[in-house]
Amino acid sequence: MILLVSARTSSLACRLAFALAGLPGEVRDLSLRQGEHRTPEMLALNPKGQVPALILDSGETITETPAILLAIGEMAPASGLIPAEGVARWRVMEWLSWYAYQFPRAFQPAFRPAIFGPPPAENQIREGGLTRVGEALALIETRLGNRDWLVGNAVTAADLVVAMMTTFAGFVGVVPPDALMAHRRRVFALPALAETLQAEGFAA
Ligand SMILES: N[C@@H](CCC(=O)N[C@@H](CS)C(=O)NCC(=O)O)C(=O)O
Repeated sequence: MILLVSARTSSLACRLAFALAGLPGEVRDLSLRQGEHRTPEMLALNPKGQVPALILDSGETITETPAILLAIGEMAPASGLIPAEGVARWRVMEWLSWYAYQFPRAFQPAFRPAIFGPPPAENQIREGGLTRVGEALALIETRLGNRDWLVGNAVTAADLVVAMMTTFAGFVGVVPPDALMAHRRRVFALPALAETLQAEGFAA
């Protein structure tokens, strides 16, 4: 199995999940700047030309963060990343779906407004994205309350996408609330993540 990633991009949550799951396989870190994700070999594996992508031993490729996290969690049930059943499972899926909704409407316009409109509109597009980033963080803070983890009593895939959103917020200059910084520290302190976080360039 191969997980295609690129450091400090939206492949972070899948990379963290892969490390927590302890699955056998390779994590291949591609340079987007150098176009390593769009070589003929990579496009043959993943015609979307994006990371993250999970190449299964069967040769099939799974893309899209929620689907990859589901696959990783189900391949490593003991990790608890995707709860086996019931409300906890549905709640984690709710968070993953919500992330997939917020990424293009809040974070992408804040990062790369030029994708969404011509130069005169860029500032307005960025501002709109930043506002929605702030709103998303506020909602997470409310839902987290004073609990350590978003669903149940241990880390799940929901915490990984949220820690990634907190990280992205910092990248675009939005200061996350203290509770979310503490939540991210809790995720990043998980011993199984030390090597991955170093590879991603996050200080220990
Ligand atoms: N919907 C995808 C989005 C993936 C995505 O936007 N990946 C970006 C990295 S942040 C990428 O690979 N960009 C390179 C490109 O599109 O050329 C997911 O949630 O996994």
